[in-house]
Amino acid sequence: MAFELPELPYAHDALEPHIDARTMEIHHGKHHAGYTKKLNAAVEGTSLEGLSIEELLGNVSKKSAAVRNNGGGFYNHSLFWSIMSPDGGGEPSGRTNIGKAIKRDFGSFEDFKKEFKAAAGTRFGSGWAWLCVDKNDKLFITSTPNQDNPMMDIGVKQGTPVLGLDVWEHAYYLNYQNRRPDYVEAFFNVIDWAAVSKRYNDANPGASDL
Ligand code: MN3
Repeated sequence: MAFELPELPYAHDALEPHIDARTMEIHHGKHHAGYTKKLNAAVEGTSLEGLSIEELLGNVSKKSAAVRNNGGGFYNHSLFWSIMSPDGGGEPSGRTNIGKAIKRDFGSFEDFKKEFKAAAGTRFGSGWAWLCVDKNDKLFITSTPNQDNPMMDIGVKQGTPVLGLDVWEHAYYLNYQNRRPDYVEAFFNVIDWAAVSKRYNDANPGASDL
């Protein structure tokens, strides 16, 4: 079964004014579609065909650059669309596990936001900022270059991403030009904390409620 470009869960203009419709059209319809097509081309007819994206990325260091770049691009964008919503923004409820875990591991939502914005702002060139959960159920923030992510065995601290922000220029340049910090701030108005909370809970099915 080939990888399929997921449908956007909202209209192209649904995240305006924070993320503009034209950027969403090109980002999803061209960039994400391109990674999906090239990922399929990279695994077709090889022993990798039929593996899940998680299986591919978990030991991607042993695979081709095409699998690493396009597999990462496929996974990262699929996650990105899913953790944004026109009804998003604000803070996670303090009653949710993710709300409690952010307070536990960063001190406060504001401290978390400050660290995440710094990771997104200081990632040189193209890449991603991440909120992840490690195997000990602890949250951490990191960033990766290109289409890498913390699921990959590439020497970065490994964990399961629960929130990711694309800081490639193609993600914001039409609307924000070189003002990446403004784009990062705007992203906080569309984060779907219910979706992030679900990802967090799914990443640690054995963890009891906090
Ligand atoms: Mn992108």
